[in-house]
Amino acid sequence: LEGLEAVRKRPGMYIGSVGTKGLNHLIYEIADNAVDEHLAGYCSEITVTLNNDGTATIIDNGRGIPIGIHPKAGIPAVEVVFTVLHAGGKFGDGGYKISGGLHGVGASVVNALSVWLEVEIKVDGGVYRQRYERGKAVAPLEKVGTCRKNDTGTKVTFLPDGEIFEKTRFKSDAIKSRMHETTYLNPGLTIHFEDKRSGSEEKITYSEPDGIKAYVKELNNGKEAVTDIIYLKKSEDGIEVECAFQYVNEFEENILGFCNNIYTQEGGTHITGFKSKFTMIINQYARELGVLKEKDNNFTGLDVRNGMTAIVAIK
Ligand code: TSJ
Repeated sequence: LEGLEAVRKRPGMYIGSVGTKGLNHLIYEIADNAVDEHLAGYCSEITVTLNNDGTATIIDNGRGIPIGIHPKAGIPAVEVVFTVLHAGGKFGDGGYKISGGLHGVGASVVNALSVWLEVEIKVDGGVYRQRYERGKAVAPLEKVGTCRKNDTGTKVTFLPDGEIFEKTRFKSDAIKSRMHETTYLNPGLTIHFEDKRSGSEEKITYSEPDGIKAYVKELNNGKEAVTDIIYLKKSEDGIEVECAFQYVNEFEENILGFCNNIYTQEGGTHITGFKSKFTMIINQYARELGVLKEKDNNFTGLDVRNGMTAIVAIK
């Protein structure tokens, strides 16, 4: 546990950079918390809005961040989430939870790097709100209204701090592409994106019930497919592995890996495992079928992946 001054002192350590990428990352950190609520089984819709005043709003229809008094801190749990720099559940609670985000860290980091942030929670028929400025609560959590008992969720609006960021205009293309990717990886989730900034208004809904199969289809859009899309999924020892692939009439291979909803730019054991086992199985099968004779060399990995588009996603 640490104060939020650490975050304002070395923002790059928490969000990667203070350029546009780091700025967009603020939205991903907040949205990832809502995606975690989806993974927990309680959230089906997320809305991301870029407002005309430079703020961003993220809303979900989950259970709502808990508002009860935190036994150790003596303040509402939601205030702890936003004002204490946590190690986070992913690191502290045994680490079995699926999450791409930084958890508790994410919300407090975004709060620390915002001129102001407001959270609104609908839970148990009440609407609760709290405001923070540069990471500090400016008033206690307050009940501001009522709602239907089964209407629950969390809404966060924040203004990124121009004292921290070189640029404060969110880049919608990167955000849209990340939100679309999130729906491919989480087939039960719908994400609404809305840009309300004058001159760039748009509204898009992402929902991909066919998951990574639809992702492979999209990657191969405009190319000549030479096989169906093949899809595999299995869970073992608490690890879920999902894979979809299809061959197109091209020479390149295009294999993307994801772990806990995060694109693994530099590959990893999920990708090397997929590749080596795939090569082995194709060679085994080719010999069984007599496509490869005794005197023939095995196909190489490059041979068997020629023209392959694949997604390998583990959780
Ligand atoms: F980033 C964030 F914290 F600000 C944030 C959190 C932003 C958004 C848009 C949503 C959320 C969020 C958190 N949505 N849903 C939750 N859920 C919980 O925090 C939650 C609710 C109930 C229980 C429980 O055990 O009853 C546990 C948790 C973690």
